[in-house]
Amino acid sequence: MSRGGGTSSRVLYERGLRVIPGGVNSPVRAFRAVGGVPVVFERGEGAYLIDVDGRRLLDLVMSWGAMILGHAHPAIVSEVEAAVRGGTSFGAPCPDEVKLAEHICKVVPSVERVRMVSSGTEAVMSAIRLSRAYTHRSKILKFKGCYHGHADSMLVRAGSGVATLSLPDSPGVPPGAAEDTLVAQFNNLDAVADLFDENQDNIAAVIVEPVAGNMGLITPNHGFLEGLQSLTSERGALLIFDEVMTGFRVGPSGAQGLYGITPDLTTFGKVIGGGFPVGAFGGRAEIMDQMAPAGPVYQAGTLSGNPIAMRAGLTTLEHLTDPAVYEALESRSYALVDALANEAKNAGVALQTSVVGGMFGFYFAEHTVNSWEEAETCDRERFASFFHGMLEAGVYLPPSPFEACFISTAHGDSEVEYFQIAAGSVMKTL
Ligand code: KE4
Repeated sequence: MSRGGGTSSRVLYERGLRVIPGGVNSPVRAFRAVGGVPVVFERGEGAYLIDVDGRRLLDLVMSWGAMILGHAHPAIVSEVEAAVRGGTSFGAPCPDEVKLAEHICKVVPSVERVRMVSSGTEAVMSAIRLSRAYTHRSKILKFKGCYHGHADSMLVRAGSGVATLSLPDSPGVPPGAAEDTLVAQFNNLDAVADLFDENQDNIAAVIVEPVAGNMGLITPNHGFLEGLQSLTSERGALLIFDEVMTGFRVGPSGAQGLYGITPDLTTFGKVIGGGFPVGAFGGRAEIMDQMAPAGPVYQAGTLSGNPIAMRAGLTTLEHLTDPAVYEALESRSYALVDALANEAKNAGVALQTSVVGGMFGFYFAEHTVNSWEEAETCDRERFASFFHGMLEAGVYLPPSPFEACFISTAHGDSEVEYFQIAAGSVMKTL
């Protein structure tokens, strides 16, 4: 019996393979990290997804964090239904884009101006261009294992040895696009200081996931984010917090509110679109007003500020204004992780876990994980076995050991119990 999706998933996946590269519209969905046939989903409701074979699975991916209110939340459904009746795109300003921008500027103190785009990648790409224009510098410093979308300058890997020139991490990325990106180890401030020393005053910005959610889940060491803020400020570079994942996921004003850091620019995505294609980037007015047409830095988008996406995003954020919502999300994340850790302990399985707000992560490893170098040595085979065991038991985890798990306000005590029973049965088989 093949692992993963059922018969109808397999049929649809095989049809997809004939017309879509790899049968998917985003690589991680292809189950390459865990093997087996991807699950094709028909619909979602609350904390669950129903696949095309009628299986109801507890969802811990939640569209990679976007669906923080759960699938098909009644308020979003009714607001979107109403908005759609008025048309779906005008290519002109609409009331909800102003309201959503006002909301973000109100709840994220570092943001005085925000520009809507249609993906996290687009938000990051634009923020990088803006930081280069604002500082008149060209180099960007990122961290190994942090993912910021697929713009050329972000698809790089560290140069070998002392060479600080990065190398393309994908065919099609020209060396010229890669060599202005520097790569340091996450949680290693000395490495950042060294790169600033080596590159003098040519670093435009440091971009970081304040909580790294694209290599499992790694929290910043005490002082790491503060150190980045000091280094960038002292050296005339901008600090970009990529909060595409953490924005409105880990707290009412994202990771910057949680850790008390004021970045110069922030990128957003996922939650702010309520499941529709939305990204955004924002920051101080004196920086953001460099963006066309207020300033000379060009960026544009046919569907930026789309009225339906804005309505879905605004409705979502309006349900996230009470800090108690995040306290409840975090306590639910801990309940899930504690259940997982207990079952692993009972089964004698080495597991590392971490929680921040409505997201959590785990590694099958004896050692603690504070960087990519430590994450990549986790037991990937064991993860794949656990993934498929949990799928068989009715729980849909991210199909890669280098992703984070996401919950929603629809995940309640019964979901924790369901998860614990599944984890208990599967851990014993590892
Ligand atoms: P999108 O272009 O996929 O909307 O956003 C790119 C992006 C930027 N920054 C961060 C911190 C992100 O996590 C992402 C996208 N996250 C992945 C999940 N690991 C999206 C899932 C996928 O690629 O299919």
